[in-house]
Amino acid sequence: MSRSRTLSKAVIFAAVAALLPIAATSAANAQAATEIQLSYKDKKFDPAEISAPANTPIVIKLKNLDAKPMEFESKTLKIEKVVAGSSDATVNVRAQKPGRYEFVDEYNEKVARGALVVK
Ligand SMILES: [Cu+2]
Repeated sequence: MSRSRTLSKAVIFAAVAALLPIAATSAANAQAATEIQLSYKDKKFDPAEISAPANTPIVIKLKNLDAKPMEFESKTLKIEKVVAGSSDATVNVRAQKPGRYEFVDEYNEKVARGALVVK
C-alpha cells in the first residue's frame, strides 16, 4: 500500500469519526420533537394557546383553513412564515426555555393572536 493511500484512509476515518456525534445528536433531536396541531380559521388560532416541554424542538403543523393567505409570525421565536389560503405548513421551532411566546397572523395582527407556553 502506498503512503498516500494510507493517508487518505486515515483522513476518511477521521472525517467519519467527526461526523458521528452530529448524526447522533440530530437523531436524538428528531425523536424528542413535540408535534403540535394548530388550525387557523376566521382570523383565529385554534387552540389559541398551545404548550410544549422546554429544551426540546417543536414542530407546529399549521392548517390555514381560511381562503386567504396568512403569515404566522412570532418576534420572540424569530419566526415568519407565509401560509397560502386553504393549505398546510410546518413551522419548526427551536428548543426553547420556559416562557410564554406570543404569535400572530401578521396580516390580522390585532385579532389573530395566540401563544406558545413552554414549561
Ligand atoms: Cu412578517
